[in-house]
Amino acid sequence: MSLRHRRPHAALIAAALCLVTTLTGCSDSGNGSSSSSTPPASASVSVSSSETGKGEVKVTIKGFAFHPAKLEVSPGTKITVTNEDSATHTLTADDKSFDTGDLAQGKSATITAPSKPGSYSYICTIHPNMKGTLTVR
Ligand SMILES: [Cu+2]
Repeated sequence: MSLRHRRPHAALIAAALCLVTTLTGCSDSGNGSSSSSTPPASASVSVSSSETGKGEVKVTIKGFAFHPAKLEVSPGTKITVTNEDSATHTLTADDKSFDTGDLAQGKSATITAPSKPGSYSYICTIHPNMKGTLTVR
């Protein structure tokens, strides 16, 4: 029911009409060039990380910051945290529901997202000005 909230472009209508006509034979225009060699099912959409279910997620610590600092995952998602700084860092939930412990340079640790949906802020316990948020939903 929400499909009509936008007025379609005229070009879009034309394309849609042509698409419909294609099924019954759109090629009566006699256009000799076979430029439309692309099969109809060629629309390959790369799925963004927001669609990821229980796949592995990575967080990098670099420049005294978490990358990305805001993350949205499914409950129980494994999150690999890697420290690329020369300084030691941690990724520790405010409520301690997850904690990498001390990560020296080049080290990584895997934490598991809480099973309870919600928004979990975390910090580096060594540098509490480093902040991030993990959203579980
Ligand atoms: Cu730190």
